[in-house]
Amino acid sequence: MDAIRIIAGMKRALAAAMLLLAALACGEQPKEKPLTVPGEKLYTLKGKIVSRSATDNTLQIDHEAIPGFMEAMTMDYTVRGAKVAQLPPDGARISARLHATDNAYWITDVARVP
Ligand SMILES: [Cu+2]
Repeated sequence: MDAIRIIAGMKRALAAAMLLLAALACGEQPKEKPLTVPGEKLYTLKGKIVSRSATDNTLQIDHEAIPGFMEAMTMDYTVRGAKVAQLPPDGARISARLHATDNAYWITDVARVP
């Protein structure tokens, strides 16, 4: 009789623990990609915002040459650490930090320049 009660109590405790775990897992925010990673190369990007995609959080930027990395062109850059909707408007001249690894590149610190 007592043993059955103890087992029932343990089952309830286990069920409660699993519910708590599930609640924690569901409440967790999707992991943001890091702003910087070890071994990345850093460049200064200067250019003009052409357009943006809030869905992908990208800016299309008409950028100047980036010595040692890229010639002048218009292309999309993923932004990390900010929502593109909150960045300077299309047409604004900006500078940003360009981070590059062997298989990814992104920008941070997008700021309007005169
Ligand atoms: Cu480019």
